[in-house]
Amino acid sequence: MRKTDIEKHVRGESQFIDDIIVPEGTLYAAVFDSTIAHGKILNINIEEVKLISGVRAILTSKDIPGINQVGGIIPDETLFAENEVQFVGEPIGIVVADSYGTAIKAVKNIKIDYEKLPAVYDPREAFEQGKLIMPPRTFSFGNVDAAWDKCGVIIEGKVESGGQEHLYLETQGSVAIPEEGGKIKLISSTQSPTAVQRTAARVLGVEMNNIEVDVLRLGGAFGGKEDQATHWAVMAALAAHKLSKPVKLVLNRMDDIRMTGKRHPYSSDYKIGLTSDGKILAFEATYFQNAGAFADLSPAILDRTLFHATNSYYIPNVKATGISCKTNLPPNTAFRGFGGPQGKFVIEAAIYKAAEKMGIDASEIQRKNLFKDGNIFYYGQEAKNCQAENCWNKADELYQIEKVKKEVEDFNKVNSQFKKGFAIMPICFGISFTNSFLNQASSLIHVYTDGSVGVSTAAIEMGQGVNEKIKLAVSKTLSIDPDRIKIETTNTTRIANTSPTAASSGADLNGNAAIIASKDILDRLLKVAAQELNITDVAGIKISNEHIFHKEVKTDLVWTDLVRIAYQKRVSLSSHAYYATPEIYFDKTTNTGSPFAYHVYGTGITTATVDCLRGNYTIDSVKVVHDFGKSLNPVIDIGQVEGGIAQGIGWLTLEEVSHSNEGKLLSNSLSTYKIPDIYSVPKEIEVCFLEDSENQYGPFNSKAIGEPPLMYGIGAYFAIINAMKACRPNNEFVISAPLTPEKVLLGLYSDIN
Ligand code: LUZ
Ligand code: MOS
Repeated sequence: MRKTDIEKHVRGESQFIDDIIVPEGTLYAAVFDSTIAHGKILNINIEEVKLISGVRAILTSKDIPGINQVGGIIPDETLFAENEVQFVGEPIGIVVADSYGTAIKAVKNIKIDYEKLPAVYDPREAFEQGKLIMPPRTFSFGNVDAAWDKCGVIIEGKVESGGQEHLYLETQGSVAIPEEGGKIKLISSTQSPTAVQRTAARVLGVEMNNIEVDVLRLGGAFGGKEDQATHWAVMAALAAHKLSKPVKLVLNRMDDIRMTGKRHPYSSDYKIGLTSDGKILAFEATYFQNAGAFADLSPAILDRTLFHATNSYYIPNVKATGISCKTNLPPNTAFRGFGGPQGKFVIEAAIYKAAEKMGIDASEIQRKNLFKDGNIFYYGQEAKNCQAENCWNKADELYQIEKVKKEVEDFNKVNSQFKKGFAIMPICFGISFTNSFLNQASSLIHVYTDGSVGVSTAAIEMGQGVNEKIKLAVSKTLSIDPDRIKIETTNTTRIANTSPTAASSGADLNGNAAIIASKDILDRLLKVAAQELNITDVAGIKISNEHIFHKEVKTDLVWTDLVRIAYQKRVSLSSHAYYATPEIYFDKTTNTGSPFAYHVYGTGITTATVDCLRGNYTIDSVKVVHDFGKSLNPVIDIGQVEGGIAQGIGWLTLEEVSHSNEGKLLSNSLSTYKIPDIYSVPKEIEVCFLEDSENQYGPFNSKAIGEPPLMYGIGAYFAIINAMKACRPNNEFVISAPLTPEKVLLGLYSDIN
């Protein structure tokens, strides 16, 4: 199994923030935060704490030399609260001390007096009170109002989906090292080095070239470090700047879970209209997004919900409205899928309810309405190389939907305590940042005189294997051994103005940039080879497995010699290249355009068994046909599908973020927040690669993989609901994720008082 970091991980040699050997004299910071959900800060009592031996400084908003502002999309978020706090866990300041133990002890002794103000946690309530992050947004296509009259079946309903804790293995953290002339080097566990750099510069009141951000790897992120790694790095930078000492700030798990945002819970209304034979004519939805106290990435996440409102289906009349509601919870943030899963869950719920009313299986409606080449997505983009039907048909051929259905029915005929259900989940996920300008990347490649290669890009390795993919892309382009290639840290002085490694686009954007840089060097080397071999026809020369060939004939020249000769001939062995996704655009005034380079498709079939006595369930199997394009590395890609499925199932079934009436997080550790374990992942996962998928936008025809497979997890929800239906055919089930065993039990016996 090839993956750059595997050996180091297995040996425990991989370094994370907490493993870095810090310089002598490093100080440690701990954060103190609001204990109430909304109120005025009357007084922060720090005098006593200052006297604790080992405490070096207590920093609050008053100590910020630049601007106390960390908001990315909307400038509405302070680094440290000033007069008002808006959620439990909102940072108010930091204690900097000689040791982490002292810092934590000091934090516990800080007393803050508040005047409490009313708080709101529910997005619909916030909406009613006019508490919005931004004005509502509506995407529309065709004319839903004119379409309802033509529908034989119309269903309206409500759908709830819950939050989700990222639970990256490595908590948030950073080390800030002051350097000569006021410069600060920040080692950060971030998906977005430039966001850290830009924000640190703003808060410190310095120019961006005074801040260097360096990232080796992250112990997971899942979106939780796209925007919310910034705060902790900036706090460390502030302390380093103030005290002229290196400062380390790593959150412990409880602080991390309490202070950081999660996947956005949504509460949504839908109305779906179909012909009596199951063609969807119209779909209307309103999504109330629980944004938490500040905007963070909520506007972009809401956009992606709207983009994915129709999932894999062509619907001629659509109106979707997104409302980002401001509540007194930690600002919710990016999480694998970025609002897409929340959107897809609503249309799947609508289809489920329509099928229930029509007395047919949801799969009949799903199949009939799948997207086809030439169909227009409701935001104006035309589908090209659409694989929705191909994935479905291949899944049907391999896994035999009718047979699965029959097996489930046969099982249910002879069992009463246990019931089975199955559901199909087609996915269609747009690849590109929906903010078009972010779709850019660059790469800096050096070939050293011994033939070894160093590659820098903007990509962040967070366990997803992007470094291995970039290494493969460079190795294939130069036709040299991947072991000669080292992927360097992501560093803002080598690669500037980085987009976050997010939107599943890290390997596409940075891989393409690395290919362009490699080709540039290759072109120069081939010219040198032609000179060296006394051949005028450069086009006839190529490198294959480190040997130089002319017209398919092996010459005596090899890679290492060629590199040395090029150096002696004073030919540059370095290249910096830039890539921007071509053709994409989106008009935010009309909400139409062609925002995605391409879409990723797939079909997943899930079966589940419910214990109708206890409400427990098992996911028996998830079998998918997934459109990988031409996979650069099948092992990594299958890993991403398996992980996505487990994480998706977790979101929809087990993981329940709960708060007290006072806005305090109750599910604040793994004893109260249940993530999928070895018993709750599917007993069987089968992943089949869709063949013959082309993708000119991905390195070597590959497709993005990070986020799309998470949405197969939605199938688990409806497989469980179908099993419940088999047990209680007359019960109507509310669609409210997560579908925990408790909710299953209550749903099964809701008619019994
Ligand atoms: N981040 C972002 C994302 O800024 N824009 C996006 O469209 C996106 N999509 C998925 C995940 N992160
Ligand atoms: Mo993401 S949700 O691609 O950081």
